[in-house]
Amino acid sequence: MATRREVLKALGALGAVGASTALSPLKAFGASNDTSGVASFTQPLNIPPVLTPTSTTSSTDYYDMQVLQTSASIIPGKSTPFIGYNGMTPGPTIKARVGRQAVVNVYNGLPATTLGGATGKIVTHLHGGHVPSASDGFPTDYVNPGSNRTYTYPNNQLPSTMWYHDHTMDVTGPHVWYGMAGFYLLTDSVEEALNLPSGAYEVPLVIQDRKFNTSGGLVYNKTMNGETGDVALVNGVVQPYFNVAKRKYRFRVLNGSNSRAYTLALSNGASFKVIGMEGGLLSAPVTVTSITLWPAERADIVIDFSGVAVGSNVTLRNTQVSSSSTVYNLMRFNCTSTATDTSTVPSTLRPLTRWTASQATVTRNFTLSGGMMGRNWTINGSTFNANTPIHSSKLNTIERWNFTNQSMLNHPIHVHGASFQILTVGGAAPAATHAGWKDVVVVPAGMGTASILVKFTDYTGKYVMHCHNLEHEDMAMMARFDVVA
Ligand SMILES: [Cu+2]
Repeated sequence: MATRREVLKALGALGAVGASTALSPLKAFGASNDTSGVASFTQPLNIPPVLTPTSTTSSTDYYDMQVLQTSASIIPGKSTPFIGYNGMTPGPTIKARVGRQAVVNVYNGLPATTLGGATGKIVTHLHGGHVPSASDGFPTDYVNPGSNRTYTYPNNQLPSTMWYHDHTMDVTGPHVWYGMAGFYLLTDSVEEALNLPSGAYEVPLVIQDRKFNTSGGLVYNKTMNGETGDVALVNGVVQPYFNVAKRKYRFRVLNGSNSRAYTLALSNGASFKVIGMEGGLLSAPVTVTSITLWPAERADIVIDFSGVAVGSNVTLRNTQVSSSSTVYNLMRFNCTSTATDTSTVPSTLRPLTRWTASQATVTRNFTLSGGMMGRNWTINGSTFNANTPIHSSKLNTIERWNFTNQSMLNHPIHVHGASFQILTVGGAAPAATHAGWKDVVVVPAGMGTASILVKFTDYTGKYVMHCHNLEHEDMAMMARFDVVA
């Protein structure tokens, strides 16, 4: 169990947010007309604390985490019940190094039934992790309330922006909505030697939409299209502000929303550099003025504020929606100081060999369908079956997976066990930003197609692939596949 001190400390992290911001009955100018009622850009950005190992050996860092149902002052003056790793949402950030194993012991401190009426059974998945089957968080590898499970993460993979989140069969949507997600950042000496912005200038940002009732409670409904909210939160804070200096920052941006996609752009129209996505660094930075992230996608970006005057600000926007939407403005960067900047964004980041279609020795076809008249979502016509693999993939074999989306909604498909390369989306080669290692591919609606190349290595056993619209996942758009020797 978490000690009282740990819970109070966790609450303090969120409770301090906007503690001085009194909620007026009349919203202040710039107030967000959303169900939180919190005025935009009045709350400081929360940066989740880095989790300290409970012990360390020459090869391994050991961590303990407790999953707790607790509450925090996300809306000033109100108390929001949520589920948090160590009583926080987002949970604490795990910082790991390639070649050093992380062993994470997760204790389930939830009641038998938790928020939203969901079961208190949990499963923890390291999203993006190349890990043994037993540590992958298979959706029926339940950890019951009062029990714990130890997950081993070897970190024998490329450095990347990963995240851990709940993966319990049928209730991943509510569990994540109510708070069960956190960052897991993996690095190595090669990446460090690039001299990218680091330390206080390297900031993880998880974007999540939520909605609240008048008491401050989160409202969740399992909807066929996927649950969305009208309130934009970044790192658990409603439309926060972040004070920046006139220099470069590296932001590891995660779309941690259940089903909403965001197109990220800056209010000053400035370009920024995408240096990586889910599976790690691109071979070279790609300069863009916007990037779209579907659920579970990550963008590792560098924004240069050196051209922004001290005293002015830049808003991070979501241009997927109109400017009148309450989830148009996500957060604001207030330029408050000057700073020396010795960081660089090298023109080449990390060598990346693109596989070709001809290297695939196995081709598999998947149809994505369902969603009509309240029926479940399916892969190859089947709902999730935890006991029967849809196929078996051989170790060390490049496979081509072709997806066809027979439904009228996009499906961001996530594959466990290995990062992959996108061969085509809608028949075309991926954009340069999406041409590196990925673990989510968006298969466009209306008979849209996508093809990926994937190779499983090191570990045999059961894994899953699924839609990362979490309501689609909970409504069975998931398949077990096995990796065999
Ligand atoms: Cu879907």
